[in-house]
Amino acid sequence: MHATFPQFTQFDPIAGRIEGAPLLERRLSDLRGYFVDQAAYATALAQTDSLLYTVANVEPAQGEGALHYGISCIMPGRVGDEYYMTKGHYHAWRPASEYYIGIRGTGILLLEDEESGECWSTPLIANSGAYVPGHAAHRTVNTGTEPLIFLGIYPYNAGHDYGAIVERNFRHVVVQVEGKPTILPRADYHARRR
Ligand code: M6P
Ligand code: ZN
Repeated sequence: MHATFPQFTQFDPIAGRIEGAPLLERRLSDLRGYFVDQAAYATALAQTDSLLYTVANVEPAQGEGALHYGISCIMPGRVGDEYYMTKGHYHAWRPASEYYIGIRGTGILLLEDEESGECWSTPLIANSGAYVPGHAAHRTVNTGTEPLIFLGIYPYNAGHDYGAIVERNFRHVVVQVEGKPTILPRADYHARRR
């Protein structure tokens, strides 16, 4: 059977694009309520609605066993102390796992298991991979000074569930402390600033 999806794909590893794939842009205004420092968010948004990240997904294949994939590019920057990041999501179909492959830049992948509440993180850097198991919320953070570009590969029926993140956010924040990327429990970040 001839496949109806592209069998050969070239990525732009500098711009984080896939030719022919629709480009989704996420700006500061799309992430209202996501950043820990609300005053810093309001100040930044009053200045300019900065581009935080782009996603170019290729999602033509359907049916059992099919894969979708995409390339993401997160800009370098911070809102207050917190580094630019993705919204983060669960998969609508919770058992779906995902594999990330770092192409450019330096970042951190935050993970959180829905049932146990367990939180962990992995580096996301060029020429490395990170496994996102099913039932885990995942958010990617650019802790470097250049764009963070990575591929994500996932089952066609994974879907995105943002609702739980909007409600509860992640338990940890990735912030700059004394010039260094630091992962802190959200509550500890607030306590430090009091
Ligand atoms: C990765 C993949 C995509 C996801 C993107 C942005 O590339 O996991 O499926 O859309 O990151 O993350 P989010 O959807 O959480 O904004
Ligand atoms: Zn995902």
